[in-house]
Amino acid sequence: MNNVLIIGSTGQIGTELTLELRDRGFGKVVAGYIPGAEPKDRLLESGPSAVVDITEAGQIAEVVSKYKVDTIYNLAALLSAVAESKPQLAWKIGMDGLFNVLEVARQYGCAVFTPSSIGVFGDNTPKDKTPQDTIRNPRTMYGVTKVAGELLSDYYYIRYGVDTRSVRFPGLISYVTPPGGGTTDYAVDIYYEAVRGNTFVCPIAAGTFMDMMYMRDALRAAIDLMLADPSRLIHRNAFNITSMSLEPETIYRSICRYIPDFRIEYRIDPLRQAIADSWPNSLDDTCAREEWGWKPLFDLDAMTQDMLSHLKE
Ligand code: AKB
Repeated sequence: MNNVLIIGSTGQIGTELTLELRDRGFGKVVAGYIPGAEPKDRLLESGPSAVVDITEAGQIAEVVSKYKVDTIYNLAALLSAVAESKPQLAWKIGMDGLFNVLEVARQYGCAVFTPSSIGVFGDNTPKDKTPQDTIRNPRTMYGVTKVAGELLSDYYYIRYGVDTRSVRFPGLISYVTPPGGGTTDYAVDIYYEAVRGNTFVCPIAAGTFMDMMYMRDALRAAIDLMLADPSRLIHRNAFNITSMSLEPETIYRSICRYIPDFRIEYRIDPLRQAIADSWPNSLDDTCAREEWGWKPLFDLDAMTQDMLSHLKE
């Protein structure tokens, strides 16, 4: 991995991944963005940026050619809940966009990372310790595009040798750029409300377990997988990875250790709750551990301490 293009560089993952790759001293790390979501501050000042609308193959090709890009991180997507209100747009970005990225990668010899999600799983999938290779039958547009994206990415690897790799991210928790429109967003919002001194109104019912991960670990996963020895990879699109299986009360109690008068109440969002109920309680990430050495570093308490101290700043 030398010169990198990040499509969706101002989103939840993109902001931090772009800076992390630049800090680690990779070659040119180009922050791709769409008008209206321009990079700011350090993201703008620390390296090149360019307008890259994923639905415009020509724009992707132009930047790849100009900067001699060899690796594309394709982070453009609508998250699960918002995709249900705009399914056509979710398909256009998730599938037409991915097709454009893969075609450019095929023509210019780039490797491609496109995050998948726990959203690929559905009601018939085993819920606990969900295996790497199992039933993927989501009923959300987000999940449909993620399953199809995994298949299309594997197709480009098998048919054309495009070096596609991916992980199924769980809910990602970070203090830098908030997510928008995801089912797991509550696990980020709860920290913001705790630090503001507000009661947190939780849209997901107590006792609803989903896998979560601190962003520091997610960034390492996205980078380590792209640097992994390809001869060790039996799977490609996409690896189960996880750090912790959490439900709202567990996060709440973890925060209360540091902010004892913090309060939570529940006002369930039926759409998000239905999606959460269809997702696994916990994933089995043995294949990622064995094939490229995946190992999370943050547990719940370490994450809570880090989130609270940064948000208080
Ligand atoms: C979402 O909730 O939509 C995402 C995801 C788990 O893919 N955070």
